[in-house]
Amino acid sequence: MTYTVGHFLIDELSKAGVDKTFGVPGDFNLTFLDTITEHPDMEWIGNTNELNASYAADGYARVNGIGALVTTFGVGELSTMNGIAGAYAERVPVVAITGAPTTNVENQKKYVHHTLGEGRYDDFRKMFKPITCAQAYITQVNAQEEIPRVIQLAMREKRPVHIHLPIDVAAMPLTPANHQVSLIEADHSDALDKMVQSVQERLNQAKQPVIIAGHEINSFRAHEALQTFSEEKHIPAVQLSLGKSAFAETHENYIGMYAGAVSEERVKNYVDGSDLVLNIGAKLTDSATSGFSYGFNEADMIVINHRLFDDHENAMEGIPLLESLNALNQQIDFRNEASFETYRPAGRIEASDKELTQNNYFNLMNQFLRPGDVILAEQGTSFFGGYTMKLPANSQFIGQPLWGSIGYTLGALLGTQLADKNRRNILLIGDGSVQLTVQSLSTMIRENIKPIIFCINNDGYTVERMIHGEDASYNTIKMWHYRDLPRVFGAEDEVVTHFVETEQQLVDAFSQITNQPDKMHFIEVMMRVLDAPDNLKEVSKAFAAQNE
Ligand code: TPP
Repeated sequence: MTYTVGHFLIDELSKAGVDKTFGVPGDFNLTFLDTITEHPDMEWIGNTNELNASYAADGYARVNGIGALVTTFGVGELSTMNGIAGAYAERVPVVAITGAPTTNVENQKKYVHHTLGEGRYDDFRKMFKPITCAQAYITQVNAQEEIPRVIQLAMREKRPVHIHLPIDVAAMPLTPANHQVSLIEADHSDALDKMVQSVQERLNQAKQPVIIAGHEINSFRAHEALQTFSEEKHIPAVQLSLGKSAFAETHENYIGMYAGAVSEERVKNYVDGSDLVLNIGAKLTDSATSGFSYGFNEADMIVINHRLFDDHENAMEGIPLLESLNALNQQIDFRNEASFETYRPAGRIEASDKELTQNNYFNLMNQFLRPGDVILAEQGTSFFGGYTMKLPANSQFIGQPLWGSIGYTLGALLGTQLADKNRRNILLIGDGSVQLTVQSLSTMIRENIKPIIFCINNDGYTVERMIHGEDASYNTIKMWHYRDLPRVFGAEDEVVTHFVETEQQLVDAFSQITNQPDKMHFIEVMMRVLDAPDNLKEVSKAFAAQNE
């Protein structure tokens, strides 16, 4: 066998921890896909459209640490852009590889298919620039520098990268050189000193400090460093919905979810009454803060984000998040004396024969969760209700509240479950979102994986109805027979379907799911059109006001 550029790319992905690559075939990537399918350390997961593949690679990366996808030039890669942009916004490292026309065809500026018919070959690569943190055009000569460079950048910045791989280059022979490419991180010692000094001074004066933890903690896997900081300084923590899972909800220093004015009264009072808010890896977005309704003073906040420190007097760019946290852990001398109340979720509820409401659905769902679960919650009532649940130990909560592209979680579920087949994956999603990426279900059936999918059938776009146009025709979709979908997508008896209208039926479905862990479960959950979790009712008012 001749060792080629394609082999090298797969080996580098494999070294970074990728063992499954998602995508869709096309003539500009087929021979590279042969290399993937023949490779002992890489599995090809074919998808039925590229958007779904990009979501799957993102989901896989959120559980596995990094993901990859291969699509074809133009038509394929452009269809991934929504997913890649989401990965950029939410800091998920995905290596997006485009199989492209040969260098020969490109040099001759031929009018080949999947181009705009103008003889240009760089239009699409340019489009990836704002949504990836690095890009590479692979040649036989630069492959051994460029491939490791962009993969390492994806890992370092926790953001997607784009690789343009002309299909002739993929097949070119390569003699692996005996040298390592390693990115050199700048020296941040001066900036770190300034940061530590500023945080120390502010802590010395603080009477009620609090940590707001956000999504970067998940992306950079900084949980332990953050928890150590909270424990050693005895500073309580809240987290944003954009970042749920950042702080263990079973920890005694955890006081609850913070969502601005929509937070639980106790949490709101504590955070809004704080004189030093340490924003660690968090972004105070509109949806995470219910329309920027935080009640604390921005001057009382210190931002410690990846490559951004801002104490309201000085801002510095460059320090990686983990370096900041390590410096704080090693150098800050402080012990908080203010008392706080550990988060206590509402008590258990008993199921009745009443029809399900959104509030009771999430209360009961919370009782179904168990340690280690991966829970995905789709933008819509599922996310807003989902983030109010108390997460058991070692569970992971996945949503996409910053980018907010509906259909994301169904696509992502394929990747999260394939990243670790031993973890129980639970998806909470609405009918409107299912209709965007529904073909993923077919791929899940083909891959023989066993996630649990709860689809709320509330006859359309409830979250949009809450914001504007309660009865508007544009918030209506064709109601499908959702529970029949697995059969349509080829399932025989691999998927157990359930239909639930009351609390008791939901709880009965939980028992059946628990009794049949070796099956995929698809549960259609009927809910009133205009019912929504309490917090969403408030957030939607804020969204409506923002658009006025
Ligand atoms: N298109 C994309 C790709 N992303 C979006 N966020 C939207 C449109 C706007 N949008 C946000 S939520 C939503 C729409 C259309 C409706 C979601 O409906 P559904 O999944 O049924 O959830 P529900 O609120 O009814 O539970």
